[in-house]
Amino acid sequence: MSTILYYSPKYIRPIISVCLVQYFKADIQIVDIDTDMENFARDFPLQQCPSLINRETGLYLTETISIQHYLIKTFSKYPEEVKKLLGSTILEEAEILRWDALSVSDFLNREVHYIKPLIGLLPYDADAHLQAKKQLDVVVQIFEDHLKNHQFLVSDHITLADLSVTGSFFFGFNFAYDEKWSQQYPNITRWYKEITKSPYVSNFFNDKQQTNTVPLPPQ
Ligand SMILES: N[C@@H](CCC(=O)N[C@@H](CS)C(=O)NCC(=O)O)C(=O)O
Repeated sequence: MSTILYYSPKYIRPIISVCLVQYFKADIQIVDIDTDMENFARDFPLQQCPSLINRETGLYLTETISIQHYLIKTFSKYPEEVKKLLGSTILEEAEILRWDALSVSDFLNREVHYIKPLIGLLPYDADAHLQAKKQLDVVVQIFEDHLKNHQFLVSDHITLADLSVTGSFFFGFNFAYDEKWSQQYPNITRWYKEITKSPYVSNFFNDKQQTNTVPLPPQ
């Protein structure tokens, strides 16, 4: 029985894990949770993805960061590539984990609380929405300031930090971050365009466009 990576095309956190499976040509079945809900829900009570399982060998992982590390360390054929993606010093490793954790927790959560009410996926409340925007802006500015002086988030090449944060920025660039937004955040935009072309993730991003409309709050 093969290893299964559960994902959903509706969700953001699995994007990079799916890209890594495809990039490494790993012997892993990528399964949409909606096509296997009974087994998924039985084995993963939280019903969140990405989730990784091999029901024969007992391999069982949840949590995006854990799954990304497992995929890179198991399926890259090149020790040098593993070091490049995950860091080659203790400090680099810690910095990559820092950005990755920020990406799948506070950053994505804030982005979701700002964008989902605009696209009808969460109820809209004007005060809560203004607050969500302020909170999102704080994190976005952290990325913008860092990328003003750095080509990549950590070190002088692409690491897992860049891939993971790019996955989370996709939600924004897909739904709300238009050209005007890019003028305010030119360094994030320059970096995002570069990372989305990287062979690690280009399969996913090559047919994706930056939005040219910003959804308006419901009246
Ligand atoms: N702590 C988990 C969170 C995973 C998560 O919330 N994934 C979302 C998709 S982006 C999900 O499955 N949401 C469905 C739900 O919570 O019901 C991780 O970092 O992987």
